[in-house]
Amino acid sequence: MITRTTLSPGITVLTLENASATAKVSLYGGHVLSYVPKGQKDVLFVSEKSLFEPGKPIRGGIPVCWPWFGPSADKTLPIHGFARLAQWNLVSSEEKEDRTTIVLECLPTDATRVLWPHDFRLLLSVTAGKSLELALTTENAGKETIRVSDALHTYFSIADARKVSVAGFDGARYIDRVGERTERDQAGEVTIVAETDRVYLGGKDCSVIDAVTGRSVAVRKDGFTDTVIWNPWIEKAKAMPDFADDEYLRMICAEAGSVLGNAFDVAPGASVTQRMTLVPGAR
Ligand code: TA6
Repeated sequence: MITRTTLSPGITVLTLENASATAKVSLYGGHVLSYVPKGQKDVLFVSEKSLFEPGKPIRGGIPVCWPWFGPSADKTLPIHGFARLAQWNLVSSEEKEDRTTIVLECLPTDATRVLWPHDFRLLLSVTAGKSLELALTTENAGKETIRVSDALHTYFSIADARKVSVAGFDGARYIDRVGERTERDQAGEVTIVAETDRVYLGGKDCSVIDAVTGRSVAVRKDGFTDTVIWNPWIEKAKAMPDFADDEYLRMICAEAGSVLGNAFDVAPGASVTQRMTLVPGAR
């Protein structure tokens, strides 16, 4: 079943329900807010202080960072692009006993053309079932090649960030974005003991392991080159008005992306599809 509700002015939410899971997706931002496998707790975290106002990013769930990740080149445009600030349309849906798929579309507007003077069509397919499958398709509808960096900026709900680990990156090269940007090699599992903002290179899959609840969630990628691991920790949490001071303990971001030096070109008329699948219970 798919139901449509208005959470607040300009924020319409689709609820997808089937035998395997319930998920909520905001048409504002093309933003997955919640994914609850049957009999489990929500896999995703949303801040209790998140805003739900058009023009402001939602803090949590799976923000779509597109057509750039992080600050824009000249640092004057919205961080993480404009897709998460745009109104998306529902273009199709498919309902089965144990999975529900919706396809959302984001098209250029006068506002986006001011920020980024290109014609495009951005599609997000969301399938909620025993896993959560997202497919992000960038179509170049213009006459010039476009360069895109992007990420599905996934906030995972966890019991205690001091007792979470991310497996899969042992030996992987990563860019440490805290303080002076440096490159390092990962030894063993990633743990959170301070502000953490790292780009793991090489496209490997990973899994988020909550030692308190015992739940692991595999993050499988196809077409994304990197995984960003982020936790704001204490001081950054205090500085975020849409995030409670202690919420750094209850979330970790593991974001499938193609970021920094891994931006990609899409030729006129071409399209690129990138996939991220979250599999609760898998490593
Ligand atoms: O993905 C990590 C990151 O780029 C951090 O540097 C931090 O800026 C985070 O995203 C949150 O960004 P936001 O614009 O959603 O506050």
